[in-house]
Amino acid sequence: MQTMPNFLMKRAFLTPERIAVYFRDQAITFEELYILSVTTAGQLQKLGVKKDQFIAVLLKNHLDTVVILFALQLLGVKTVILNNRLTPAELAWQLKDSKVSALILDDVFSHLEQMLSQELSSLHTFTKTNLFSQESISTELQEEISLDEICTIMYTSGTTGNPKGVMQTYGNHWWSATGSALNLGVTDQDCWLCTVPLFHISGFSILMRSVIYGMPLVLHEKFDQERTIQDIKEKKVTIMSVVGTMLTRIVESLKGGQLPQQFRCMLLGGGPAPLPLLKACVEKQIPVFQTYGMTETSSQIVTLSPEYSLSKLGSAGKPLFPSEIRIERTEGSKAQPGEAGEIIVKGPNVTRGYLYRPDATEDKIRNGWLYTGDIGYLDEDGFLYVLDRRSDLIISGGENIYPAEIEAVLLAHPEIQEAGVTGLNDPRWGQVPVAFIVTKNGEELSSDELKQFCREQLAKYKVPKDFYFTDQLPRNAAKKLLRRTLKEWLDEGRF
Ligand code: S0N
Ligand code: AMP
Ligand code: MG
Ligand code: MG
Ligand code: MG
Repeated sequence: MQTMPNFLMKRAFLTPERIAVYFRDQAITFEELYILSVTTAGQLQKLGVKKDQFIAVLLKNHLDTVVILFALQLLGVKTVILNNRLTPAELAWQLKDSKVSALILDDVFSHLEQMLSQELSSLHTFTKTNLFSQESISTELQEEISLDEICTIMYTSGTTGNPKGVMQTYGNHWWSATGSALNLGVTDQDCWLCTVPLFHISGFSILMRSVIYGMPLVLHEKFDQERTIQDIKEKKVTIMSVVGTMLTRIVESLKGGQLPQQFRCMLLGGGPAPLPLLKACVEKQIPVFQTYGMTETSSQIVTLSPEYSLSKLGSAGKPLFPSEIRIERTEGSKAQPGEAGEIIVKGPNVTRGYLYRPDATEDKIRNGWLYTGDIGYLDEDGFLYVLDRRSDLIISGGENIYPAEIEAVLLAHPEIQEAGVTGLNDPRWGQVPVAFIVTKNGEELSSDELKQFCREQLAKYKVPKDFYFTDQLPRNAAKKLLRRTLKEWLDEGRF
């Protein structure tokens, strides 16, 4: 069992005076961040939070969130990080599944407290204000962490069934940050802008890189293209993580202008990168590093450096130093260069599996390789091209949507006989979900009413943008829904 010092404690010891976080008009050093986190660890302890418990957080991007996340690490707690956009029903499901002892929530979510406590009788909830008003009692801090220990859990949906909690260990985060540094390099001028949510690995990984590298991060509460451009200039940001929707907005806002010289990396991930966007960035000299990664790989696993941004336009790049990828044929053999197959990945940043789900874990991780379900090929030089996403996954503005989840909700509607969901290309979000419906009496239903019906159970971004009524859905001989055909119907303009 390999151990390391607690990351923040070590960082505060090494470079106490360096800036850790810029938030609004505040700047705090690593030492200050450490002191705040120790105080909060004592407040958590006062509320009964203990080592090895699972504790959930439902928190917005904020300096306080950074403090709470590090306080939980100092206590040796396993933190279940919840997506802020989910509905109460979706949150309750994840809280139950992860068997958490308590939930810490932002005050803006305090209206959920009562409902969640009703659903989960043993769940303690406390708001941020409640937490910060506690007396801080002296605590035994976990000065050492084991690399195999779970640090965070993030839920991810699947083709079938319910969302699964991805276990991310300290070792996963360590190797992810190290692999990124070996590829991008780190200098004492570096400063990483975080406008992606801390509840996704896109955002959380920036936090871990910050303490591991001793690098400041600029934290925004939410993405805003104008503030992004302003802060890149004023705070001398050198690196930023974005999804396609954000980058499109930045490019539009820049108009004729350019980003300053010191800005060296626009890390673009979370979904496919549209070629016209990549070309516009080449033209505007925005240094885009396309990347492929996922919750299960604790962020990037494959990244393209800008020296290849023209010759390998559209490629997601090569695997980072600690990681490997392979393309596998359906029957299990290794594909030739240029031949498409399933992307499988391996490395110390890859999860060891799903929380309490040995079957799903065995299904997805075989002989140490994670089967991503994504389809792609490697060219002669070993550059990865992602062709298609894991079965039926729709990605809207960097948020994942699984058709099966929406179909299940629609099928519970008393008038609906059959439902099929697919993704429609969208200039703003990349893709949006749309639904095909067969009603019981053959009559069309009101779209507004259906949207409202879905909204009660599904996060807003999952609610279909359109409903198309038909008398039959495409199915194969085994009666399995053919979502690809739904997509073809859309492409053919049949609806
Ligand atoms: C794109 C974002 C910023 C849009 O949010 P915005 O503009 O702040 O919207 P709101 O003001 O909150 O709401 C306005 C209306 O828009 C709807 N809405 C919001 N988001 C979406 C969405 N995604 N799809 C559809 N609709 C959306 C709201 O519901 C609201 O509607 P109305 O007006 O009707 O009420 C925001 O969505 C965002 O932050 N997206 C990014 C999420 C993200 O980070 N995803 C990545 C997840 N994947 C990973 O973490 C693995 C990959 C990875 O690690 C990585 C990814 C990127 C870069 C680097 C890495 C890395 O490897 O390090
Ligand atoms: P998540 O579960 O939110 O981490 O999403 C990860 C998924 O996003 C991957 O399995 C891919 O399907 C998709 N994805 C991530 N990066 C890329 C990329 N560069 N190109 C295409 N799809 C991507
Ligand atoms: Mg996922
Ligand atoms: Mg906005
Ligand atoms: Mg995603």
